[in-house]
Amino acid sequence: MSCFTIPRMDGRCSLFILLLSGGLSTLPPHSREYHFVNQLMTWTEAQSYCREHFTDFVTIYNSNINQLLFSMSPRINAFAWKGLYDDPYSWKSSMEGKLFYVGSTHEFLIWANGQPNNENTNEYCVALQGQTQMNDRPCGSSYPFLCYNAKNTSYILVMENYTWSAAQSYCRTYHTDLTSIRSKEEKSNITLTLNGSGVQYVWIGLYRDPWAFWSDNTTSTFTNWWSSQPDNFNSIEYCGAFNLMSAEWADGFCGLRLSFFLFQSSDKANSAENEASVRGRHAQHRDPAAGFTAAVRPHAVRRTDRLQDSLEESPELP
Ligand SMILES: *[C@@H]1O[C@H](CO)[C@@H](O)[C@H](O)[C@H]1NC(C)=O
Ligand SMILES: *[C@@H]1O[C@H](CO)[C@@H](O)[C@H](O)[C@H]1NC(C)=O
Ligand SMILES: *[C@@H]1O[C@H](CO)[C@@H](O)[C@H](O)[C@H]1NC(C)=O
Ligand SMILES: *[C@@H]1O[C@H](CO)[C@@H](O)[C@H](O)[C@H]1NC(C)=O
Ligand SMILES: *[C@@H]1O[C@H](CO)[C@@H](O)[C@H](O)[C@H]1NC(C)=O
Ligand SMILES: [Ca+2]
Ligand SMILES: [Ca+2]
Repeated sequence: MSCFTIPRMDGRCSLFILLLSGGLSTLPPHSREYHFVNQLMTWTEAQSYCREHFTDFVTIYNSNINQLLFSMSPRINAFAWKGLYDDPYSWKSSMEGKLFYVGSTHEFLIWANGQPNNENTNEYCVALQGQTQMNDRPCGSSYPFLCYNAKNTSYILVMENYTWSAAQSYCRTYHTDLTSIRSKEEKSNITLTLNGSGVQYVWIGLYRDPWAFWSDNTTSTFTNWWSSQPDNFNSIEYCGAFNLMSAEWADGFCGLRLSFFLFQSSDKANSAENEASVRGRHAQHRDPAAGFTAAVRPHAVRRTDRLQDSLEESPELP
């Protein structure tokens, strides 16, 4: 592996890295040129900039890349955007196991007021609340649950308090799975099944993977979260930032204006290969800005003196 930095007159600094081809993994790609852009933009603005002028936001596949980005950026007490984001609408169904986007409005899927909000960064499973509306809830909470039985197409309300995973196991053992809500008809049958049960929350078969997406559609399991991050402070932090003093990660409000890291694919052959290795994912790639705009509570923004939330008050760069 060889690296060299290229100082530039235009305020950008870039680092070119050549990785040995072949090997065990198709990712990261063979060669990428990384840039630090010292201009302050919201996450979405920065994404457009990256795609327009280069290839995309950076994806950090391992600690070497994390360290590279660190070495090429200024040591200032601020954060920079990277390609990572969390999508609070990226729900998967237990029955099909595939991504099933649930937007903020749908004729038969209705979120309770202010939901999904991923409160305290641990709400990755969905319960029906008040029997008709959805709410993301901590998967470890214990609630009654709704199984679906495909043999006799029936919905079974189990009045035992189970965690989401235990409920899923139960439904898979004795019926087919935790129920989905795939149509208006299915929804009305579920409503009928719950009618009169008096339950406050009931698990259904929707769950999601946190922080699963990078802007360039590739996947990576590497993380370098700062302690107590991500914290989804005020339930509005759905974009991934990089601390320029420590190379550690935090979640931040996507509307913040920060500097950012991007990459340029070195040649067309590589980018074609990258595309081929990209996991087939969601049909519509949601603009996360839309997601978190919907999730913002008007009263939610307040100042904080908590150290871990210094991203909230990250000073504007000169
Ligand atoms: C469907 O089958 C399940 C499992 O055998 C049973 O518990 C349930 O009562 C049945 N429902 C109907 C409507 O037959
Ligand atoms: C489930 O938990 C709720 C709330 O704690 C409680 O009121 C209810 O009795 C529990 N149900 C069962 C079957 O244990
Ligand atoms: C649900 O209810 C509709 C009528 O609203 C009915 O046609 C359908 O067969 C029911 N069963 C299922 C599994 O959706
Ligand atoms: C719920 O059940 C009650 C009777 O227990 C009935 O009057 C009411 O219409 C039902 N509601 C729905 C939505 O089916
Ligand atoms: C990511 O995937 C979506 C849907 O497959 C596509 O619309 C979008 O252009 C892709 N983005 C990139 C940078 O490849
Ligand atoms: Ca919630
Ligand atoms: Ca945070």
